[in-house]
Amino acid sequence: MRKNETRIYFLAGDGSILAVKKCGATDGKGRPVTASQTILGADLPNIPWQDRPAGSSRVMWRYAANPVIPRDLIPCANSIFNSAVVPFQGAFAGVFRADDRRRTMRVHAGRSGDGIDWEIDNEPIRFVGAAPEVAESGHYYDPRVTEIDGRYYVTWCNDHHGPTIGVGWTDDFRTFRQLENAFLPANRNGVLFPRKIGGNYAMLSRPSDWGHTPFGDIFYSESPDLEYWGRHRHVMARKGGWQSLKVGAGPVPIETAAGWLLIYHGVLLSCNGYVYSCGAALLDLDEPWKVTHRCSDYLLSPQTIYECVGDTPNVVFPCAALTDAATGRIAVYYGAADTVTCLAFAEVDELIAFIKDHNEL
Ligand code: BMA
Repeated sequence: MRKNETRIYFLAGDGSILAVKKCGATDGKGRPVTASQTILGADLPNIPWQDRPAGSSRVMWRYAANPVIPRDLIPCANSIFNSAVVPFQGAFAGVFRADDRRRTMRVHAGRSGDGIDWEIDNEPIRFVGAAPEVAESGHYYDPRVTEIDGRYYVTWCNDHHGPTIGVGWTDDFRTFRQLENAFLPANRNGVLFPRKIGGNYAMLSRPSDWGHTPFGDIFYSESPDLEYWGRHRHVMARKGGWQSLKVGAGPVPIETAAGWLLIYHGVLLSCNGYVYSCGAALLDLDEPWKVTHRCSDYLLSPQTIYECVGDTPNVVFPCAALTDAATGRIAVYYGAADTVTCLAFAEVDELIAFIKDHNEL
């Protein structure tokens, strides 16, 4: 143990140790180390953060000043939601879904110093370099951004005679190049892993239909070059309750000592329509199509006014997560009610302990 360090043990019902949290220790730069080195990733000392509100016992809690991005932040927008952000050059950059006032779905680049106050381009991203047949798309929505070896890859729900997974990349969040679509239609929620697995790029996706898709499981695919995809594996089926209709990957999976931490959305069909909630699971690090733990309880479900009221009521739709390995902090960006963009927070050791303690495969 380091000097001044206290350890808190999280125990399961049977007394077994689920996680250990270290308090009081400092890292080499004098910053407090409040979590074990569970996240296998970079430190992000400027991660947006707010402590859990006093009196709350939730494993994931909302930013008190939600929404961080209002629906009309840029003049052209009807709504700005389901968006992806990453650390970029000491600050933050992102790709934002903005439906315009004709209700065309487009993606826009944005930049922020603190991850909370954003400047988003009013002009949508114009991807360059795609084959003409691929470039002719009417829809761009639900983007994710994944950094792999210093390059920022964008995946989004594209249109090619039906919904499919568009793939592009940027180095500077100004010029965006487009590659081939990853899959045949119909598919949505394409999310790249942040490193190659078994020597190949790896992606989660959710085969769907042309409409609002009253079904859906998460699948895993590999590619040697981000163009040709294969080795498809089934990962996760819909289950009961909040995830009984369909599931889809959310933010880029977070690599941890306990496996890939996958935050995902699950959908329930109520008599009033679809209800989108946020949940989590752990995937095997080497064979991510193997789910080792899956949390029976949702982490967030639509309960606030900005999640329950908007263009599509009752939607919590996570698309990005920032992480700080030194502290174990996780900041999740999610779309609320298909209208605005919000933030929620969790601590990795508590979250993994919660998933294991509520494990139902
Ligand atoms: C899904 C996608 C998302 C949207 C969600 C809820 O099918 O279209 O963009 O947030 O429905 O309407």
